[in-house]
Formats: sequence, structure tokens, C-alpha cells
Amino acid sequence: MSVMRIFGDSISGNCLKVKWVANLLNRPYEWVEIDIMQGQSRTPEFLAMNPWGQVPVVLLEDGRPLAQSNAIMLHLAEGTDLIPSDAYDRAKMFEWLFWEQYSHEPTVAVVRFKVKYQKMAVADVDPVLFGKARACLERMEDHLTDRTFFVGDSLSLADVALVAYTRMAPDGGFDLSPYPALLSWIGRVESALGL
Ligand SMILES: N[C@@H](CCC(=O)N[C@@H](CS)C(=O)NCC(=O)O)C(=O)O
Repeated sequence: MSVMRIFGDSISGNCLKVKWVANLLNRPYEWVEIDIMQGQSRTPEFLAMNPWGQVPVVLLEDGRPLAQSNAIMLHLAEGTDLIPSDAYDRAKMFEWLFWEQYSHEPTVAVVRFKVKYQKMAVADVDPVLFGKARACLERMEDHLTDRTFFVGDSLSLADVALVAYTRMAPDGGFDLSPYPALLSWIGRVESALGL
């Protein structure tokens, strides 16, 4: 047995989600920085851990690898308050986790990547993609209007997953000022995560 190793790129919200959960749960780990822009997730050693060649990946204390940010968070947070004990609330948390991966991350995070790292002008971003991302932010604002956290009354993995790229949305040219509930929620989650 050795200390858990998290292979991640610090520019990636998906990787930061895993780091934040490990920190919140005081789980010892070694962070191994992988520069995806330099192809470090495509080396034979990396592909042996995750044949899909993406970060984050963790090597658990017993050496077993695990990929997919939300799967990793779920594994680390098993049995903790970050996963609601009520079956319906837990299913609602999964609802948001699946939505985050299928609708939010492929739009909000992809626009940010194009603008911030591929240096594309916001005006040149596909307006359909940009509109889908903005619709996600509006969906979140609607949901948060009368809520403190995404599910129930306390922080869950749904908040951790969704805050990662939402707090970075301005990097992609999104103005969050029309979304006051969203902005307050970002502040609450950041303070819960010690960011
Ligand atoms: N669904 C995956 C997405 C992982 C992902 O897209 N990773 C990106 C960084 S955010 C990556 O490794 N990109 C490099 C590549 O695909 O070569 C997760 O949540 O972990």
C-alpha cells in the first residue's frame, strides 16, 4: 500500500474536482502534474492507467487505477456527507452529475478551452455551442433561485462537480452578472472548499 496518486492537469476543472474532494476529506495524496498540452496523457505509462488518455486518473492506495472525475469523486466520498443518505436526494445528485458531464462540461468547459487555451476570439466561437452553454448557466440560475446548494441543504458532489467549470465560465467570455443566485452559490461552494 502507498499513498494515493492523483494524475491531473491544474488547468482542468475535471482534475480540480478530484483534488478538492480529497482535500475536503483530508485524504492523503500525491499530486502528479500531467501537462495535457504537451501530450503527457498519451505516453505508454499513462495509457496503461487510462487507455483513453485523459486526466484525471487516480492510482488508489492499493495501486488500482480509476478514471472519470465523477467516478473518482464518488469513490473517494463513499460513506461521507458529500453523498446524500436519502435515496431520492442521492438520485437527484446523480441527475446533476450526469447533466454536468453530458450538457454542462461539453459546452461551458469547451468554450473556455477554445477561448483561453486555443486563443479563439469569443466572437468566433460557434454561436450554437455558446448558446447551449449559456442555457446551462440559465438552468443553474433557475434552480438556485430558492436553494442554498444543488441538492438538499448541504454541499454534495453535485456542487463540487458543477462549480468547477462554472466559476471559470468568465474565461470563456460568459458574463455571470445576470445570474445573482449562481454567483452567490459559487461563493458559498468556494468557501466550503476553502478556495
Ligand atoms: N469525462 C472525463 C473527461 C476528462 C477530460 O476531458 N479530460 C481532459 C482534460 S479536462 C483531457 O485529459 N484532455 C486531454 C486529451 O483528451 O488528450 C472526466 O470527467 O474525467
